[in-house]
Amino acid sequence: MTELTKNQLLELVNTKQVAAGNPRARALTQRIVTDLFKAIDEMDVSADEFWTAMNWLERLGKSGQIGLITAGLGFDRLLDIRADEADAKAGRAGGTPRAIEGPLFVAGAPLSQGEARLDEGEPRGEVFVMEGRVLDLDGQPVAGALIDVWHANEQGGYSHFFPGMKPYELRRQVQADATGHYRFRSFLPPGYAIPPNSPTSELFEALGRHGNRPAHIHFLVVAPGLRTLTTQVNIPGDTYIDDDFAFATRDGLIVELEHGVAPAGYESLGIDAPFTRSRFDFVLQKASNDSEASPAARMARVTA
Ligand code: MBD
Ligand code: FE
Repeated sequence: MTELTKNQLLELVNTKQVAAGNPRARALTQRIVTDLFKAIDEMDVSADEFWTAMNWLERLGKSGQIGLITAGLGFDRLLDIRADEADAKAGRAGGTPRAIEGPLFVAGAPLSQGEARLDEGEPRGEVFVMEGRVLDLDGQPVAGALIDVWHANEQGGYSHFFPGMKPYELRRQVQADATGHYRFRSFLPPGYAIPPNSPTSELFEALGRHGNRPAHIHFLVVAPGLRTLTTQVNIPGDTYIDDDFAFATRDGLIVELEHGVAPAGYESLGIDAPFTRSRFDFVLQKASNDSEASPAARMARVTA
């Protein structure tokens, strides 16, 4: 067995085993390697092309941008579409639509009761309050639900990823009150653009694609016995609202803005002049098992 055809080689790669291994890992690896062998052969990939791609992958990993590429190539939204399909099949409907987590969540944001100021007392931009309730599918308030909220700064950067920002800047965890109400003050964030001169921007330039996301705010909503909701809202009027590089915009998640809202009742958020408000209720399904109610975000779930 010193000479091998392509098919013999593939067969060997796919069947070599010294121990039982993990059947799922074996099946997936076999499928993916088979597909890649086929793509290389059918598309006549040269050695230089192959090693250019491997060099790019190595740099991608080192850059920490794997979660950016998965979003940009549609994988994150694919998982959501598949989850929606599974729900439809299982007859599970209703509640706030899910939307992708994205690669920029950080656990452990400062917790406050009922309300928070994401601007940490330093007014910036247009004064914006988002408020509403956390409800279950019967419309009952979910007292004490925990809402993680995070969004970009004026340059489209997220704390812990963008230089010069404070830890947990524009990230908070708000606990809904006894009637399920939450509110927070911040400013209307701009959209996001992938970092220039990076492995991600290299690929996007080669694909002739832009790397912009419309203005959005992220949420992770958790309550005992209810299904953890990962979602985002979009701010209306953004050029990219129907052309998100991460394909995450969804009906039902574009908030309405009320301008010139009277400040009475918002003193505790430092508001004494008309401001912009958005009302939004988060509606959570019942969890059908403990895993669905887990407070862990996507990477924490798989690295525990
Ligand atoms: C973001 O802010 C984001 O939400 C996603 C999904 C990808 C990149 C940046
Ligand atoms: Fe984002």
